[in-house]
Amino acid sequence: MKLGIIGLPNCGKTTIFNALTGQSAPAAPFPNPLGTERHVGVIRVPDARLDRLAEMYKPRKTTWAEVTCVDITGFSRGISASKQKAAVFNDVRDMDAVIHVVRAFADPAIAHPDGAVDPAADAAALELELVFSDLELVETRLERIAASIKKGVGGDLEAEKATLEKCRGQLEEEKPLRNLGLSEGERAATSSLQFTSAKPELIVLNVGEDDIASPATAAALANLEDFYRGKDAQVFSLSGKIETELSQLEPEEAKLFLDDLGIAEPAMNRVIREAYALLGLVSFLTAGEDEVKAWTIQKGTPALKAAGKIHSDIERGFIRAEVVSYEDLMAASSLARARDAGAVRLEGKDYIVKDGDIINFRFNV
Ligand SMILES: Nc1nc2c(ncn2[C@@H]2O[C@H](COP(=O)(O)OP(=O)(O)OP(=O)(O)O)[C@@H](O)[C@H]2O)c(=O)[nH]1
Ligand SMILES: [Mg+2]
Repeated sequence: MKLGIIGLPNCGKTTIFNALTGQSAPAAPFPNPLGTERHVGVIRVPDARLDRLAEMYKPRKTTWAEVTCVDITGFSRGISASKQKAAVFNDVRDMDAVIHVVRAFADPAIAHPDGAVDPAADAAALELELVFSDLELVETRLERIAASIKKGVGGDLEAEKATLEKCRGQLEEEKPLRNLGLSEGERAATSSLQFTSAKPELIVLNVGEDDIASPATAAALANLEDFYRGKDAQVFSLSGKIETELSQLEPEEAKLFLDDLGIAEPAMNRVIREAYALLGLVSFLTAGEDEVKAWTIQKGTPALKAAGKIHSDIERGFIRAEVVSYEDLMAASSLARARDAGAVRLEGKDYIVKDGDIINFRFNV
C-alpha cells in the first residue's frame, strides 16, 4: 500500500514527508525544474492501543503498523515538457491514495509558482491537472478501442467503452472520477488505467508556524472545505515545519513541546490514521511478553488470511482464533480476567477480523 504526497512546487511536500516518516530529506528551496526528486519512506502508524498493551504486557519489543510513503515532486502547473509530466502522473497512478499538500504559509523568501499564495486556487489548479491527465488517458484508450472494434476484434470491449464514455463526460465537466459512483464492474473494467482523479485523497493545508490557530487559517480552511464539499475528500490544517520538528524530537522532548503548544498529540497522527483508513486498512493486534504488535490487513479480511499474515504455517494449520476486543481486554485489565468474564471468543476461519481485535491463533502443523 502506497501513499503519495502531491502538490504544487514549494507547497511543503518534502517538509510534510519528513514529518510523516521522521526522515530528513532535504527540503527544496526552489521549484525543482527537472521534477526528478522523489523520496520514499516508511510511516509508522501511531496507535495508542499498542502503548496501553505495552504497559500491560511489558514486552521486549513493540511493533507498529507501517505504510509506505512517496514524496512525488515536480507536480508543477503547466510543466510543458510532456515527458516530465508523464513521469509525475505515472508516479501518482502507482499510488493507492494521495495526500495533497496545499500551501498557506506566506513566506516571501519561498517562491510561489503563481506569485501569490491562494490555497483554494492552488488546490483547484492541481485537481484540474489530475482531471486533464485522466481525460488524456481516456481519449487515447477510446481511440484504441474504436480501432479494435473497426477491425472486428472488439469482442468484450463494449463494456469498457461505455464506462470510459461515462468517465469522459465527468472529466469534460472538469470533475474528478473519485465520486462518479462507478459500479464494482465498471471500476474493474477501467482499473488498469489507474486514474489519478479517482485516488482516495486527503487534503493538508500547510500553514505557517505562527498560524496554527489564526483567523487567516480558519478562513483558508473554510475556503478549501467549500471547494471540496461533495468531492469526497477530507481537509486538515497543520504546520509542516512544526510537525517536522516534532517528529525529530525524543518522545520526552516532544511531549514538552506539545504541552507548550497546548495540544495532546502531533496533528500528523490524525492525518496518518485517516490515511490508513483511506487505504482501506485496519490493524489486528497480537500481545505477549515477547512482542506487542499491530498487523496490517485490508478491512474485511477473514481470520484464516489474517493468520497467514503472521506465518504461512499458522494459516495452514489454522484451528481457531482466540479473539478479544481491545475495549473488553482493557475493561477486564488482563487476559485471564477477560476470559473469566466470557469476553474471549473462539472464532473460525471465516470470521471477519475487526480493527483492534487482539488475536491468539491456535494452530497445528
Ligand atoms: N516559512 C515557512 N517555510 C516553509 C513552511 N513549510 C515549508 N517551508 C519551506 O518552503 C520551502 C519548500 O518546502 P518543501 O517542503 O521543499 O516543498 P516541496 O513541495 O517539497 O517543494 P518541491 O519538491 O520543490 O516541489 C522550503 O524551503 C521549506 O523550508 C512553513 O510552514 N513556513
Ligand atoms: Mg520536495
